[in-house]
Amino acid sequence: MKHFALAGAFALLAGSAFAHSTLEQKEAAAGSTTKITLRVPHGCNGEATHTVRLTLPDGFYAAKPMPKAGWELSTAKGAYATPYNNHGTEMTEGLREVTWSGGHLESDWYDEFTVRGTFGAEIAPGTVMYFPALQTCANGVADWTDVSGAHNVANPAPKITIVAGDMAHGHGHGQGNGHDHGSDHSSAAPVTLGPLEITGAFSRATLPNAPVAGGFMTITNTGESADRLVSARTDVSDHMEVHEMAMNGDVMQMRELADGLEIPAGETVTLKPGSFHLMFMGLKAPLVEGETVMVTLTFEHAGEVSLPLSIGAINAKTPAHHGDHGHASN
Ligand SMILES: [Cu+2]
Repeated sequence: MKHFALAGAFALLAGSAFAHSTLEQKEAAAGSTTKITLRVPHGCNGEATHTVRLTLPDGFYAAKPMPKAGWELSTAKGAYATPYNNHGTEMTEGLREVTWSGGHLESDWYDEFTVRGTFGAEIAPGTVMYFPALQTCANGVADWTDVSGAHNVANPAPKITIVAGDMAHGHGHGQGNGHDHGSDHSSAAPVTLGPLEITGAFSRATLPNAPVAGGFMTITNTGESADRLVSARTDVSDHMEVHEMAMNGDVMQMRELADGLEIPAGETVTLKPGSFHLMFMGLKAPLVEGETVMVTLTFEHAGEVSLPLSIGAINAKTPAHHGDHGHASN
């Protein structure tokens, strides 16, 4: 086996990032319907995987597995710990386990196994949801079922962190410095707060030691009375301000909107570069392209909502990822 030494070296280089079966998605918004993708990077001690079983946690409702060519799909249903209100119909049970069997995934190969479902709107931001997985091979298993959350366990269960969704408040989202590493897909999802819908929220990467950054989004007021974005806050800067760009003589300047930004009834207001924007004042660390930053907005009537802003390129004019409806703030 002249390839053996090379394969061993590659395994060392690949390191721990490839050692475990994990979920591609790092975060999902409470109340959102989300695709969960289990990534299987190797077999059981070098053996090929023939079966993959994924256990779905309480709070992940109305799940549907994606079939895979070459694999037989089977599912197990069970009672939900908390009934789920699916558009007015109470669901007390649903899919709890998905098994893909009869396949053949060599240990040197890679594959993905997908389930779509809805995270309960009541799940507190910062909650970690575990999706225990078990790979079965001819003579052994690779087990990813430890849900203790402890570091350095040999078999951590794949997991995803819930972030604020509809009607959520911005307290205790548990993300230390407010940066969320990894996937920012959830940031493109519309966020609703009463009659307000917020889409396309993004910021832009900053240079080291930059003191400020902009925050942008589209806010639609579907209600019958005006509301007002009065303030915003985040963990990554000293404070935030609501700004507009306005002509001062013949110079375009930005200035703070002391009374906030009105969102008229039935209208859409877009915060975008060169126009209205949020301003991060006194950045504590650079914003990094590809990450997200959590911001809590306060509206005069609708209250508070926390949402992730996806951080685009330093000169981004629109969000890098578009929502399901394809709106961009341009
Ligand atoms: Cu500004």
